[in-house]
Amino acid sequence: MRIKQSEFITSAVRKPQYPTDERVEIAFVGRSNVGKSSIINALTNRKKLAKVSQTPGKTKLINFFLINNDFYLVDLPGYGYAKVSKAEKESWGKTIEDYLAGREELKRVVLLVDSRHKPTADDILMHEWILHYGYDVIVVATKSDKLSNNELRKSEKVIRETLKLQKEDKLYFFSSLNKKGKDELINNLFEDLATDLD
Ligand SMILES: Nc1nc2c(ncn2[C@@H]2O[C@H](COP(=O)(O)OP(=O)(O)OP(=O)(O)O)[C@@H](O)[C@H]2O)c(=O)[nH]1
Ligand SMILES: [Mg+2]
Repeated sequence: MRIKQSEFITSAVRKPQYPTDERVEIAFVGRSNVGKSSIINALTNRKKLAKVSQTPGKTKLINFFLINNDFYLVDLPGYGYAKVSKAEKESWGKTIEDYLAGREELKRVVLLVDSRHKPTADDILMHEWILHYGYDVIVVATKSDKLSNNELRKSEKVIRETLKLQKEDKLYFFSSLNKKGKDELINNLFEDLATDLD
């Protein structure tokens, strides 16, 4: 499938602000700074659809992007950023939790982990939590441009072991910088949920 059209629809903190048109949603979750906003831009071929920043904690709201007038990509605030106040952490945590705990439109969660590091305790918790809620999860390791092929192989093993992925569980590596394998990733993440397959 091709992404022909992408547009920002709305930002939300609480449920009443979410879109109500019942289109399917695919959410991107992961640590702050892991590259959630960047991958949304890379996959949609847009430079500034989602706001990217070198400062962790850029995305504080839930952002909904409508793709091909067909389904939403949902950019969530990142977790695990140490340098924010406890109150702020709790507020982000609640924003993420409220969304994930019972969003009928949500059909898949893409969990992003940094390909250079072993998944953190937060990543493990988030993965377990997504599974507990019964969502389909696909893990994508980001910033793969920073690793050699040999390092990528090692990283795959570490990520699979740490998150206790089964053989059939999907794990993809991606770089929003060089965008290698972009079209294939789009198919793997979205195609089965899209109705516009042109
Ligand atoms: N080298 C490289 N850098 C990347 C890649 N993806 C993201 N980055 C950089 O990582 C930083 C964070 O990217 P974001 O996309 O803003 O990360 P985020 O997960 O949305 O962060 P929050 O909104 O804070 O949760 C930026 O400086 C990006 O340019 C990648 O594939 N390769
Ligand atoms: Mg972001």
